[in-house]
Amino acid sequence: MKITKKSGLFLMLLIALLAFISCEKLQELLTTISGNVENEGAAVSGAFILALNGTGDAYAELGNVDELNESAFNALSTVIKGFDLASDANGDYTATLLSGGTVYMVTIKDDGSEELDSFDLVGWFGDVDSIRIPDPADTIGPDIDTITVTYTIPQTVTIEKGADTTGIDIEHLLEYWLLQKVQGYLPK
Ligand SMILES: [Ca+2]
Repeated sequence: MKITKKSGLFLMLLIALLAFISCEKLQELLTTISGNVENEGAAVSGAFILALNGTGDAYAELGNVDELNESAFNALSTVIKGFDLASDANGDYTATLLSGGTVYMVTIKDDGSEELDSFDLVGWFGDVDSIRIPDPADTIGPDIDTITVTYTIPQTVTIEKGADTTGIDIEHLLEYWLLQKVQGYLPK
C-alpha cells in the first residue's frame, strides 16, 4: 500500500513535469509581436492590429484587406501573417504569428462597418513624417491650397520563429481616404 502511494505520487510528479515541459515548448513555438497604439498622444483601444507580408509594397498588401474580422484575416493568410483583434484600454497589443519572417505592422480602428473603408483610422509602424499635398477640400482652381499631412513611412519588422519582439509602437493614425491621397504623392 505504501509503495503504491509512493509510485502514485511519483507518477503525478512525472505528469506534472511533462505538462510543464510541453508548455515551455509551446511557448518557444509562439512567435509574437507586441507594442502600443496611440494617436496624437492618446491610447487607441479596440483597434485591429495586422502583421502584413513584408516582402512586397506595404500599401499594396493593405489593399488586399477588405473585411475586418477573424475569419477574413485567417482566410487571407498569404497577406496577413498574424493579428490581434483588439488593442486594450491602454492601447497595448500582442499579435501572434504563425511563423517567423518579415512583416509590416498596421493598425485599423474600424468605424463599425467591419470593412476597411474611408473613415477608418489606419496607422503603420514606422517613422512619422509630414508631406504637403493639395488640399482635397479645395476643388476650385487655379490656385489650389495645400495642407500638411502627418503620416508614417511603413517600416518592416523581422522576427525569428519562436521569438517575442516588443516595443513595436504605432504612434499616428490617419483616416484611410486621406492616407490613400497621401500615398499618391509619395516618392516612388
Ligand atoms: Ca470601416
